[in-house]
Amino acid sequence: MERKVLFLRAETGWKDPSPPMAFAYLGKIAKDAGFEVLVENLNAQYNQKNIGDIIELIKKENPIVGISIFTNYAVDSYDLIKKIRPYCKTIIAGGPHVTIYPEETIEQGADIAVVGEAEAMFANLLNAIALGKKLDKVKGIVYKDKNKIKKNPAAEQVNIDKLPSPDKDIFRKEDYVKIKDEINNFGGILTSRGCPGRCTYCYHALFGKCFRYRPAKNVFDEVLELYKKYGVTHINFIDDAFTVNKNRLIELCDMLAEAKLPIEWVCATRIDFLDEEMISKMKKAGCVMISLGVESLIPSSLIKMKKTSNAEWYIQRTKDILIWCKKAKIRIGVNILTGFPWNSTEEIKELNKRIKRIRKYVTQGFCGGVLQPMPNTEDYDNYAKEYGFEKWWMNKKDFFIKNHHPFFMLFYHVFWEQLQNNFYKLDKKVFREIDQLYKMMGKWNLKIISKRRFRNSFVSFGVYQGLLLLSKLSLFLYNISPSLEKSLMSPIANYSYRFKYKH
Ligand code: B12
Repeated sequence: MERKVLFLRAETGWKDPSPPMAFAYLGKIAKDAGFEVLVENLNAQYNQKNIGDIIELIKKENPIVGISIFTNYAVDSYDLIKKIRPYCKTIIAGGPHVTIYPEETIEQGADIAVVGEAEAMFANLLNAIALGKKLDKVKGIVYKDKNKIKKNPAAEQVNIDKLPSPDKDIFRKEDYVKIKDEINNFGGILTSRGCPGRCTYCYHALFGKCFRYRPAKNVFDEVLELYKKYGVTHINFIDDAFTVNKNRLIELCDMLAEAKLPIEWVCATRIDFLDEEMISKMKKAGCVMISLGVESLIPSSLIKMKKTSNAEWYIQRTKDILIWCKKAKIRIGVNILTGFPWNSTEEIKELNKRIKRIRKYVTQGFCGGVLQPMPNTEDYDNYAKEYGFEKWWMNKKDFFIKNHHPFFMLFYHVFWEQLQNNFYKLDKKVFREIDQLYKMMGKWNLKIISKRRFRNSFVSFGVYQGLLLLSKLSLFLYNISPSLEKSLMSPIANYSYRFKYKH
């Protein structure tokens, strides 16, 4: 077999503005082990390839194929596996979904499923395949051996200080970059793995329960590399909770501030790992936006989702952080999560009121969503049977819009699809209340984005009104016929992706 690897990601309808980190890390390891690396991310925002192109590529190059799978779009990945199966010798699958359901992935046509983090074992696996060796010595895999499924012992946890920098040269720039500014889509950096939180809705299986972080200097070097190599000037720290280690954060901020690079950055974090001193340091180091996982402002809900054990402190702290960020002139995004089985009309109404009170501080916008129970989370394990949504991802038809997200989901009602799924069979009134809540937040987001893109207040107001009108029209058309909405709104939606994701 050729010493070539082809990384694939199926088209999902929800486009990737940025290249997948998994391929950048594993691509580097494959290259260092002497493999040529090819990537086709069919979900990349500007990727134009179709399944025929992929089959031709596989026939020509005869590579080992590696597919990355999230739960939401597992079925799209399985479709892809079925289509390429006749042309591939070996298909490896990996990612958050495969980690929980390796056997399902094998049943769906993959030869080998990688469980958990792959960096420590990937070179061994590739070498074993390329040399035609038995797989019984390769850790962290589930595989088919003479029609039997075998499960090897777990791979070692990755020491992230020792990992080589993710290799972004493996990606075709044109898949992510059309205009100069979009090179910043290459600015994603992962500085830690895991999260100290134990929220009931969050998937923690992949990186384990122990929180690991890279030293400040190591992170700083990656920032520098992206700046020098690609001209990236906007870094997105994609950690679950970037600010957990205060000492490291301050050390990194000092390095960035001292280097005086023309670089701005954004991150996401939790309420319980942020204080005024950190915010001020972050500002001086170029931080322009923090996405806060607030999730709720209702004490009972915060406790039930295990976001905190001291809800009063948490809510007060949220308000303090918003004020500190306003003072520091750092934009704030707030995530709000609803759709829990215990949500009541009163609770969502109260949440709505409390959100209105913090609205003026939320300068980046509201995000979050309606709960989608991910396997291996408490919200899945405790309720899947009771509410009848076991293995919901296999019923794609019932849960997802195939490969086209209507225009109104772009800005106005991002969580419409999640709400329709109604996993916890919410009462009609609660459903309506949540619908209202997200539409209200959608309108604010439209206002914010229009203001950020157009300084002139007349122009921005006009753009806001226009986008709102188009969103409502899209929702109206969609309710008549999804294909009518698609044919009329697609050209505007395609253009609007760029408007939305511009940094
Ligand atoms: C950045 C990110 C995104 C970006 C993705 C950008 C991109 N181009 O990839 C955006 C914002 C688009 C996104 C969207 C969504 N995301 Co997201 N996202 C993340 C985040 C924060 C980081 C992902 C990452 O890069 N990790 C670092 C890399 C190194 O890890 P990795 O991808 O898991 O890869 C490792 C292993 O999984 C494995 N592996 C992965 N692929 C492969 C392939 C092969 C062949 C092999 C051998 C191994 C392997 O090896 C890798 C190295 O160890 C994670 C949380 C997290 N901390 O990981 C959530 C996370 C992946 N997202 C998640 C979810 C639910 C979503 C959404 C469905 C949210 C939504 N409701 O809309 C959407 C789905 C969009 C889509 N089209 O599929 C979940 C997935 C859970 C699950 N069971 O699938 C996660 C884990 C968050 C969470 N804790 O719940 N997301």
